[in-house]
Amino acid sequence: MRIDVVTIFPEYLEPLNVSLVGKARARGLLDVRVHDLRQWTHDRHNTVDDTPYGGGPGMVMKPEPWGEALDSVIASGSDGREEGPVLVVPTPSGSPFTQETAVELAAEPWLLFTPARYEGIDRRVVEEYGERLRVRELSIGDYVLAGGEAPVLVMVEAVARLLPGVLGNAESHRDDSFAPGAMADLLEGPVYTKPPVWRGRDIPEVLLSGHHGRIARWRRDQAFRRTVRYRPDLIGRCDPAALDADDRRL
Ligand code: 6GU
Repeated sequence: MRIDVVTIFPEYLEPLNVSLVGKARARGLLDVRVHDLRQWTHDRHNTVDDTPYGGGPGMVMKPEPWGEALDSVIASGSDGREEGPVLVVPTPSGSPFTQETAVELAAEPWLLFTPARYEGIDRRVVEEYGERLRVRELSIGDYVLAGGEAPVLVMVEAVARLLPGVLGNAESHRDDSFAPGAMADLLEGPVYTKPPVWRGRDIPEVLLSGHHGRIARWRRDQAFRRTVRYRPDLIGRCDPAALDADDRRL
């Protein structure tokens, strides 16, 4: 997969060199290119923002640098590609970025992220590229950040770990909170490792029983309790038939 990011803070994207995403890049599974938006300005001050039409607080990102940047990045990938990138626009006014979104984006060959600062980008940019590209305006949650760079880090990490070969064990995202399946709508429960006793605290006995059915049932029960406590809004989404089918299997 190829990922381009256009930003006025390229250094904010340095974490993409580290850990899971960094390793995926080093192994050639992911081609990440970070570009400085100011490359595509022409005045002495490399201006990227201006005051909003209609008045109001803050500044708006000017359309011209974005237009030149996106044209340039899109052209750089036109070598033999039939389709352009999916344009991912991080914005608190977007639709929610969820695990389902991550799965959809992970199936794409090319993503282009446009994290904005200030009050956002002149609307005409999304209109213009919406005629040529598939556009996803996405929010990572119900709070306001100073810019879209941290959301890009979040979204790229969520997508990268779904790419074939990135995680050591292909099974390791099967039980994730929010992964599809019978446990789809439950949060993951607690996990334990050695030593068997730490500061007088034992491992739950069932985990030492070797009884896989009982262990799976216990884990689901723990997941259920955790979900009731922290995300009661998810309980209504549980599919009782899927849980029953699970019970019969255990
Ligand atoms: Cl994508 N951007 C900003 N600036 N704030 C956010 C966000 C995005 N998602 C949640 N809050």
